Amino acid sequence: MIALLEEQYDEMLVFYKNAIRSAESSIQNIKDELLASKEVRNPIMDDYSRLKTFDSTLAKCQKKGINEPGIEDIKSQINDIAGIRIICLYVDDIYKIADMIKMAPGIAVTRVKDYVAEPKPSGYSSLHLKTLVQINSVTSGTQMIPVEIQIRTELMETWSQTEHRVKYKSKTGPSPEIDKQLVQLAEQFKETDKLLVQIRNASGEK
Ligand code: 0O2
Repeated sequence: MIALLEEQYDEMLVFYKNAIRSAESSIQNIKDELLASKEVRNPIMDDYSRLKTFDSTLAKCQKKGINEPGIEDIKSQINDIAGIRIICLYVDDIYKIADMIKMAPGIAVTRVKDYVAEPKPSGYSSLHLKTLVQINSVTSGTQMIPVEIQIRTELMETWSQTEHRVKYKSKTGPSPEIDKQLVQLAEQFKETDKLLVQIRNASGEK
């Protein structure tokens, strides 16, 4: 049963891969345009993508209470099988980038989850755009594929990577003390992100 589901999952992934390529090409177009512009600074420092592994998707189904999922449950309920992360320097760049993505042809933003305005209790901060990306498939015609685009500052990314490492990779594993320190770290990074914007503004940089 699981082997069949994994086979169906692998078959389905080709469409998600196609959607990532399409979305990445739109992001590259935005970067090229801004790099060529003398008026507007390119706020995108870095971007990368990933496809969720079958095991990670199954674990997420379990977390969401979807027992014994079929491929249709996965398609309809797991929105971040295809994920793109965009990293910027300044916190207000996050919303500028989101606005540009909203205007990109072939990408429809269906929902915004703003963990920058309202960070998670863990301290996690990031802007999530749930999108549908248009692909043209030779076998199935035009399709809209879900892609989650996460936009965050370098410090938010550092926090997220640190949290992931200490929680899942450390020898000691999670602990209330570490959780408390991670919340503190998130607060300090938030202040530093604000200070970076103040310094940029004071320097006259756009
Ligand atoms: P991974 O391994 O990063 O993929 P929904 O689409 O709303 O039905 P979803 O996708 O759970 O459900 O919602 P959400 O909140 O938009 O996105 C969850 C993702 O945000 C996680 O995906 C993480 O990438 C990230 N995230 C959320 N909270 C935390 C946190 O406390 N720490 C870190 N490091 N990342 C967080 P996955 O699939 O859980 O993980």
